Amino acid sequence: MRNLVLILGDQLSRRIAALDGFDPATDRVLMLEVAEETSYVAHHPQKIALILSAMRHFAAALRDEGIAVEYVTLDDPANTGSFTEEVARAAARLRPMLLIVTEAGEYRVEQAIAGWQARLGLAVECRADTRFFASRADFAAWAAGRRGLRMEFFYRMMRRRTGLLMEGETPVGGQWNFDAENRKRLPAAQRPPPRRQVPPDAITRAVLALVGRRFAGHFGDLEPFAWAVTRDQALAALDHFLTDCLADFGDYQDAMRSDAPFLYHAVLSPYLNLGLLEAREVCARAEAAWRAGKAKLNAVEGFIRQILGWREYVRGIYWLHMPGYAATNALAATRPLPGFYWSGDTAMRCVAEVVRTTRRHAYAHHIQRLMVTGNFALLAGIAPAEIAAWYLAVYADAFEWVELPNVQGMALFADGGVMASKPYAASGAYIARMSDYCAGCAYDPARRTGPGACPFNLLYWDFLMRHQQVLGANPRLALAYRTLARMTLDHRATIRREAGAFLAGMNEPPAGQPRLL
Ligand code: FAD
Ligand code: DLZ
Ligand code: SF4
Repeated sequence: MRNLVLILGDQLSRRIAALDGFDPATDRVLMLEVAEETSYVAHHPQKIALILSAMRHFAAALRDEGIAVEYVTLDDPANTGSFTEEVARAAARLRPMLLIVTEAGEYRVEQAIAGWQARLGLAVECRADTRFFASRADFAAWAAGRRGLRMEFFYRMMRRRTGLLMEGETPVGGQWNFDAENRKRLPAAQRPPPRRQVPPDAITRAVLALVGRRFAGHFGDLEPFAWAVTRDQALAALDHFLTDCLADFGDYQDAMRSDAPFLYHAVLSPYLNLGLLEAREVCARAEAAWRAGKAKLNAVEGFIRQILGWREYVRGIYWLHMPGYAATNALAATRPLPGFYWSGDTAMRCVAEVVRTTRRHAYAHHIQRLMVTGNFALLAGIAPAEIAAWYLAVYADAFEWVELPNVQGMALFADGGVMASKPYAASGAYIARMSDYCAGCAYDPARRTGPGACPFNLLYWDFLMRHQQVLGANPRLALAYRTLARMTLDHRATIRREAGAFLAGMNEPPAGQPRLL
């Protein structure tokens, strides 16, 4: 045998670099379901089922093309449970001349791959992942010599480079960014469209049975399972988004509503991250929708910025700063993760609702992740490693290269400002403005202290006081610090005392509060 081509669970693209030049007559594909990957955090059962089912469907599609696939299932009694040992076993069995792999998405796996050549006595070729607009080297070149690495400037460079939403050197519409139009609250009577559900087929049902047996103790509902598991199904999900949601994506991008977990969001991140969809085709289709007059520019630019801008940028930050990035903790946060991130048992309705939607769908949209669970963790001083492990476990789209910068950099300011020019700290007023959560909450978003005061208010001002030395000179927080300065010493002491009492007691189940889960 000539080449053994390893395809990892998040590399399910027919055009993945490792398959370039594949010759079915002499080469073979290797795919591995391994306990190491299913258990390095306690992934949401839907995430495990999605990945395993998508892997099995991908292998079946390759076989239909006449490609030989060595596929090791999770319950194979001979399965040793790790990439390294399974590659060693396959290499001993098949004796390839060369092992070809595409660079891994996660630092942890990349480190393992780097040791294979020496460990296995086998030539290993590791190819760059060409599914991204910017290679790791492109990002490093852009970052070199810059004082600040703001996403907005990276994004403008990428717009110029790709020509997306450009007329020559000028951004279409005369502006790079239309975010000011993208902060509307969802009107009470407006109903976002229902989501496409993909009924599980025989392959998915077998995976659901396996996952149900092996991962019953993990946080999250396994069923109903409605994810796309093939490229065709993922393309249908993209069509659904473009036809039914994109037009309203911009306006309500920052809104939150308890009866509409998906609003007008794409719900495409797992497919992009697994390789069922490619970022280039998704952006091109969105641009085409605008050019055809099917969606306004604020929606399409906002959507393309998430993928061409944020998604590429966080990957660049991850590879530029790993492995140190995972240990950043600029605000010296050490509090353990409260139990209600798993149970949802808290009187804070916003948090309970986001935990509920996460449990049920392995999904929460960006503002829920950033401004509810992320904001709470920031304000309460939750240890970055604990909350990062939570995010990595609970979302179907969670892979460390994209999860970690969003948590450390965007939500927690743990990287000290590599990504964000100020912490995304917000009081209850933000959540009250952008959601319907507060209406049914035991707390009052208008109260800063005293009985019924919203914990986000208490913790917001307490956070600013605790971190005044580090954040007090930040010009983007000047207004907040001026408001703080106008508070009496007594009022500040009350905030500090009540915030301390809240934090000390927050793990107690709320008295008389019905469980939302
Ligand atoms: P939409 O809102 O419809 O956006 C379209 C696409 O843009 C997404 O599918 C996604 O591919 C991309 N995108 C949007 N925002 C970001 C972003 N900030 N970073 C990278 N890509 C983005 N995204 C992940 O894919 N995996 C994660 O593990 C992850 N963890 C996050 C943790 C935190 C604390 C925060 C604040 C954000 C995280 N995100 C993560 C980014 C974002 O929340 C999700 O990509 C988005 O919610 C996915 O839903 P959607 O497909 O409906 O996105
Ligand atoms: C996340 C995940 C899971 C749950 N299971 C597998 C698996 O059994 N086999 C596999 O190849 N990949 C899996 N993955 C995705 C890997 O964790 C992913 O490929 C790495 O994180 C990328 O570095
Ligand atoms: Fe959340 Fe405060 Fe609103 Fe309650 S009042 S839902 S805790 S922001």
